[in-house]
Amino acid sequence: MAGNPGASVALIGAFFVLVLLSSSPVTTIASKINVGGPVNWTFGFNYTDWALKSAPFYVNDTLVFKYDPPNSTTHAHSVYLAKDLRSFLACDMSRAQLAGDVMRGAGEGFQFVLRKRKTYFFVCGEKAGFHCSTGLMRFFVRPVRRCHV
Ligand SMILES: *[C@@H]1O[C@H](CO)[C@@H](O)[C@H](O)[C@H]1NC(C)=O
Ligand SMILES: *[C@@H]1O[C@H](CO)[C@@H](O)[C@H](O)[C@H]1NC(C)=O
Ligand SMILES: *[C@@H]1O[C@H](CO)[C@@H](O)[C@H](O)[C@H]1NC(C)=O
Ligand SMILES: *[C@@H]1O[C@H](CO)[C@@H](O)[C@H](O)[C@H]1NC(C)=O
Ligand SMILES: [Cu+2]
Repeated sequence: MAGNPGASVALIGAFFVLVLLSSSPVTTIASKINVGGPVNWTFGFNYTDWALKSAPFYVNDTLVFKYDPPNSTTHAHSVYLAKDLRSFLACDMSRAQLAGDVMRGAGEGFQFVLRKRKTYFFVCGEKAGFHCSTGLMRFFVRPVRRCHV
């Protein structure tokens, strides 16, 4: 490499092109995805299946959870992040972290940006895990980095 300045210049050039490609304009391509599609965030819909069919998800995509606030006729839903795969599979709410409470799903819905390249375990926290287990209100996503073509 040291004996070939042309190659070094080309490498440095390529580096700057990559830096340019990965800077701010990328964020504008991020999508907003309605969780569950037309059915929204509700009891008894298979969200694992939905997540499989909706993949891939990208870093900075926004997940939108729409659910009615509870009243005498509608059931409450919420959005929690399970701590790990084990508590996700067990629908163990004791270690889950609240992301969107029962009121947040109204109107435009509760919006959650997938900021990191890590696995997010989403569960509904209502009825001590009953919505998560029997209600199938759980799924996980692992956003990937968008490729620059
Ligand atoms: C995600 O968005 C943040 C803030 O807008 C930005 O700094 C970051 O580069 C973006 N990441 C990707 C992979 O687009
Ligand atoms: C999903 O949410 C949208 C917007 O809040 C609403 O118009 C639509 O009726 C909801 N779908 C169902 C099945 O409740
Ligand atoms: C939900 O969908 C997943 C993936 O398609 C499937 O493996 C699972 O059996 C389904 N669960 C139910 C209760 O239908
Ligand atoms: C409960 O909420 C639903 C959805 O927001 C609404 O359609 C319904 O009219 C409400 N019922 C009562 C009794 O407030
Ligand atoms: Cu629920």
